[in-house]
Amino acid sequence: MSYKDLCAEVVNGDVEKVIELTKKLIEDGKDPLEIMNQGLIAGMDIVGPRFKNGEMFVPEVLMCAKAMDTGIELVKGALVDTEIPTIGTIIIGTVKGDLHDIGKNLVAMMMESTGFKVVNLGVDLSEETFVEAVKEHKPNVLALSALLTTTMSNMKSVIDALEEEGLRDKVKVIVGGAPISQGFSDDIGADGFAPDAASATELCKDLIAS
Ligand code: B12
Repeated sequence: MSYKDLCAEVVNGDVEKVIELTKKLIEDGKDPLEIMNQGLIAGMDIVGPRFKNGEMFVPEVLMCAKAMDTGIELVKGALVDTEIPTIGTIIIGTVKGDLHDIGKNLVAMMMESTGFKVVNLGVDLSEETFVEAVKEHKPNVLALSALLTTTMSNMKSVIDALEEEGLRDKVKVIVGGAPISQGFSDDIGADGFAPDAASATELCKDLIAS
């Protein structure tokens, strides 16, 4: 039994097996951070590119993310006082008037699984809510989702509100959702666009590194 087996069960999306193997590794006295990085997150690192290449589909990816999340919850218990290292903080939410959250949650889970701290604010969020959250959490990246052509323009309102509050240069803003394109992102002055969850995490890593 090894980290590889755990990683494989995350890729299989087998929640029960992930629970069993994670518990076993904890009982064997393995380092919780290693279990997380070399087993659980390593699994999602395989899932992300497969999803991007069309080899895996949304329901499967959601199962993998759930399996990984369940394992991480167990590991967190074992970590006790150890701080879980993060590669950056992301705030994510769906803009005002829009209730779609399946894709946004997928992006959030994928980001969390690659080591970001993610604050998932929910759906139908006003500009003020985003501004307050940026003030409170000081994220590296603010990720906005919209699935309706009628709500896409609210992304620009969020960027305008950040500018008015003098926060625009303190946070990178990325946008996504089915009707969003690179052109739209450029037009509203966002820092980036990604068409899917795997590219969104890559984009955040690049923006933080730049
Ligand atoms: C499921 C769904 C719903 C569900 C939402 C449930 C939920 N909890 O999310 C319900 C039934 C509630 C719903 C309601 C409505 N819907 Co609807 N819905 C859909 C549907 C079928 C699937 C969306 C989805 O989840 N896709 C799967 C996910 C994984 O994909 P995704 O969201 O695109 O996300 C991926 C990427 O876009 C990207 N991404 C997403 N967010 C972000 C954010 C960032 C920062 C980044 C980088 C990337 C990123 O990564 C994700 C993962 O790869 C779409 C059709 C479609 N094929 O898109 C219509 C659709 C979006 N809905 C539509 C409409 C019209 C509505 C309603 C107005 C219907 C009505 N008359 O009541 C209402 C609006 C409610 C509201 N105010 O929001 C239209 C929009 C048309 C338009 N151009 O504006 C669509 C396109 C259907 C259609 N063809 O007409 N809907």
